[in-house]
This record gives sequence, structure tokens and C-alpha cells, in this order.
Amino acid sequence: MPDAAANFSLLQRTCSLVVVLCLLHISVTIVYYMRNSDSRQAFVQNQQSPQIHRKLAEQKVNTDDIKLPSPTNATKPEKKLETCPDNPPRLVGPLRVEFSDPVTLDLVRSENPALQPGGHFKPPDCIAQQKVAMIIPFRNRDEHLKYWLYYLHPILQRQQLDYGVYVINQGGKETFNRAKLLNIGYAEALKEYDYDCFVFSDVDLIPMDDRNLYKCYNQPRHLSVSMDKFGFRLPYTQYFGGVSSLSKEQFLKINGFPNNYWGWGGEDDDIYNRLTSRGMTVSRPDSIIGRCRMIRHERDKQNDPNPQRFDRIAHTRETMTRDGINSLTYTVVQIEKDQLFTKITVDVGKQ
Ligand code: UDH
Ligand code: MN
Repeated sequence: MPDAAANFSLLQRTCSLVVVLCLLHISVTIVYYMRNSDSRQAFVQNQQSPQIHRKLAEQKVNTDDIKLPSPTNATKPEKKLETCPDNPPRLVGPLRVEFSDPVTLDLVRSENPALQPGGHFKPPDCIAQQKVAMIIPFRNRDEHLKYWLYYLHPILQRQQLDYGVYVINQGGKETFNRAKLLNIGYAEALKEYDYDCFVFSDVDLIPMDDRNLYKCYNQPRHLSVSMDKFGFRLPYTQYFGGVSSLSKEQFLKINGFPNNYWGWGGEDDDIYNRLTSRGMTVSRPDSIIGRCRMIRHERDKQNDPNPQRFDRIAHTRETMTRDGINSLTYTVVQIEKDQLFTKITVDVGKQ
């Protein structure tokens, strides 16, 4: 009997071993099958992914356009930008404009993080229709400039303009010469960028409606048509002062602006005469959209009314061919690049 018991125990152990081996085999088979089936499923999903379909289709259509994946465009596919629309979508219409709010340049800088040095901006989501240089004639009006930057930068960005801001600062103590500073702004801005439009804005004028687009039109544009100072009306039909815009072509057609209006007044009427004498008309927004506020101020020193202005505007037609952008002379004294503007201090010479 001891032999039979030993045989039985051997048989039992052999059977257990076989069972364990079988179980092992079955589990290996199951794991192997599961892994294969996972990757088969993933393959099927990829085949159905619309992105993959689109990618493959694009590659088939235009094999030249296939870009090697770089670390940036691998995560964010490069998008081709379209031209910005005629009606910028984020405009809000009438605006509240007050000059009692405390404003600092640091506040304006922090509220406009998308600006590039020199007060430049390009819309991130479309290609701007125009490249616009904002030209501000300036001397000793820092308080006004602060408000101009505070209000205008957000407006111009909503208007989806590709723009830069140029503050043309008359150095020295000579009588102020607004139109010559505007000519200088035109010339200096073009040294920097291929602008096709120029907006000439007094530093103390703020639009009250962002539908008043600071860009150029088929005809030279007068933008500050409805000023609080004049009871929200044009003071006279030919008025072209305050804020205006001219394309490069329109500006050159009139030989730019006069250089010899020293002191206050007359230069805007001379510009108006230049435009009409070259067969152009003035384009304007309506008196609601064209509403704007002027910061109240006294007349500056060295900017008394120009007694020669009446005589000069009577002779625009004769003088404009020799006095203008073709006869402009000046010296640049300093160029300062702020986040909010490019300030160019110039010596305009003597009266
Ligand atoms: N400007 C300066 N500094 C000056 C003079 C003029 O920056 O010393 C510039 C500035 O951009 C200004 C523009 O030139 O906005 C036109 O000058 P202005 O504001 O003196 O012209 P405005 O037609 O003159 O506003 C009105 C004088 C009102 C005097 C009222 C006195 N009660
Ligand atoms: Mn003013």
C-alpha cells in the first residue's frame, strides 16, 4: 500500500502542475489578445479622425505647403490671417469721455499690453486694411497727451488698425508751427514703416464715438466735425482743423502742408485750399459719430494768433507748389521710444 500511496501523490502533483501550466498559458493568451485588440481599436479611431482626414487631404492637394513640424506649430497649427472687415466687430459706439479721472502713463501702459515699443499695434487676428501713422503736433502738453493716449489706444485697437503714434515735439522757444510739425511727422513716420495713411490729430481732441474710424478714405477726411467747443457743429463749412486724415497719395498731391504759418490759425484753411485746388473734396462722418471733446485750455505761450494768416490763405494756390513737403527742412534733436508713443523732438528753425 505504501507504493500505491506514493504513486497517487506523484500523480496528484503532476496534475496540479499541468493545471497551473494551463492557467498560465490561458492568462498569457488573454493578455496578448487584449493588447492587440487595444491597438487595433486605436488604429480604427485614427482612421476616423476628421483631423487626420483633413491633413491627408491637404497633403494630397498641395504637397508644397507641407511644413516640417517645429515645436511651436506642432502644438498650434499656423493660421493664415484674412484681411480685417470693413466694420470692425468690437466697436461699441458712443463713449464716455471725461478729463477728471486721474490718469497716469503707467496706468495707460498697463491697460494696453499689446502695444509694441513706439506705440505700435497690429491686430492679432486679421491683417489691417491700412497702415496708419498718428501724427500729433506737440509742445508742453503732457497733461493732454496722457488723456489722448488713455482714450485713443483702446479705440484704435478696436478699430483694427495697424498703427503707430508719433508725437512731434517742437524744441526751443520759437513761435509754434503746427503745420510744419505735421509735415515732419509725415516724413519721420515714413522713415520707420511703410505707412499708407496719416491721421493728423491735435493732442487735446478725443473722439466720443469709436465708429469714427481713424483711417483714410477716397477723399481727404475731416474727423473732428462735431466738437463740444463749437456746440457740436462745424464752425464753418470749410473747416478742416483738429483731426484729419490723408492717404500718402492725397498728401503728395497737395505737396503736403505749408511750412510758413507761425503761431495760431490759418494753416488748416490753407490745407483746405490745397485740397480743393487739386480737385479733391472733404469727406466727413455724420455729426453724431463725429462728436468729440476738446480738453479746455488757455492759449499757449509762443502761439499767439498769426496776423499774417489772412494774407497767406488768400495766396495758397500760388505758394503751395514751392512751400510744402518739397521744401521741408528741420533737424531731429531726439527720438524717444515709449511703449505708448514715439516722441521726436525737432528744431523747426526760425520764423
Ligand atoms: N500745440 C501744442 N503746444 C502748443 C501749442 C499748440 O502742443 O504750445 C498743439 C496741440 O496739439 C494743440 C494744437 O497744437 O492741440 C492746436 O493748438 P490749440 O489747442 O491751441 O488750438 P485751438 O484751436 O486754440 O484749441 C484755441 C485756443 C483757445 C483759447 C481760449 C482762451 N479762452
Ligand atoms: Mn486746443
